[in-house]
Amino acid sequence: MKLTGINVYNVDLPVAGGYKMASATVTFLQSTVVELITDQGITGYGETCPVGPVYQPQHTLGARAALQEICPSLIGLDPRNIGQLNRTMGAALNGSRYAKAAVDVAAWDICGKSYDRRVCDLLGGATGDTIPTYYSITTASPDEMATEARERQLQGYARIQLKIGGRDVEADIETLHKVNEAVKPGIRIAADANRSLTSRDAMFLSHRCRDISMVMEQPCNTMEEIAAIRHQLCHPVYMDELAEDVNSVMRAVCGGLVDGFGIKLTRVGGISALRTVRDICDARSLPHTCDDAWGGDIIAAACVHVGATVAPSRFEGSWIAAPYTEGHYDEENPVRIEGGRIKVPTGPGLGVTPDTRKLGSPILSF
Ligand code: 0XW
Ligand code: MG
Repeated sequence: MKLTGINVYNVDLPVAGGYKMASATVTFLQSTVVELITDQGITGYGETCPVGPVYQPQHTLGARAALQEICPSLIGLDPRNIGQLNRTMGAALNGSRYAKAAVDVAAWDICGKSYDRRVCDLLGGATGDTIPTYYSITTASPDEMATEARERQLQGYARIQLKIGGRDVEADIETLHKVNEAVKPGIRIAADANRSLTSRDAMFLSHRCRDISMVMEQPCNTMEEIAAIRHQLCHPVYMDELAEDVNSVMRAVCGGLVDGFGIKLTRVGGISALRTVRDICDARSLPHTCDDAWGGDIIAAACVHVGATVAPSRFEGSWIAAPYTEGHYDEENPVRIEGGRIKVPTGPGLGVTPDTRKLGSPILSF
């Protein structure tokens, strides 16, 4: 099998209701979809969609510039040889893992279709037909966040993430107490500051919430700040934005800097890299999510396939952007949430075939 062509598409993704977190508020995003075409009639799809230009050092136009650089060197390769594909991308461009991830995901899609297996089967096998997701409650007043937390628990979510930071720490402390009172026991809580807290406020917040069972996700901006206060906090610390690649995950794990991760599939380099992160976390009994920062059904399917292979005791769920987006790329096999869980796609590869009318004309072709 040989790659004969690559198309890159823009998909507009308006964010229903907006998404507010400490680092930014996003109302409109543009996703980048990659289509790999082979000489055997099999086509694979990948996607990358940074949640705006501020959340992490990745952005829409950067992804497209990187693909422009990378794609010509891939024509003629066998996309089922994913190791070779990733090495070739590495030789064509340093960094930009989030763009390479779209190619990696599309190659896994082709592999699955070619071998008539789902991606999760190629990754070691699924733990079940559905996987847990979690709900991310964006910044609002303490009472609003508490009401929403209660509602989401009643809808079936077993985990909620509360966006904190970017405001007076007293409002976040009040929010966490109100949420804790509003929910029934058993729900898992993550307080996600998206890098925004000073080490002082992280310590205030943790100590004033010491009786609340929760994890603190990405409390501060740098690894050094987190390392400095880690043992003065009353809560486990999860790393998200700083888990940039396999190496930074290893550094955090080996340095004993974290108790878990919020992992983003495209940021670390795609399904191949996330599989490695999964196995490193498993070796150290570290829980983690398998998400991405944003995206449509292709990214959602990729996260769900990897998430379906994580040991349940280590798995914090796969967050997907579906509650914030209108419609699906594949209306017949949409990746969506029901009762706090997501059905693992059943078709070969990613199990999602985008409606080409939704992709429009390519913005780049090779
Ligand atoms: C909840 N998310 C997965 C969605 C937004 O991209 C932010 C992110 C996070 O955990 O920071
Ligand atoms: Mg996070």
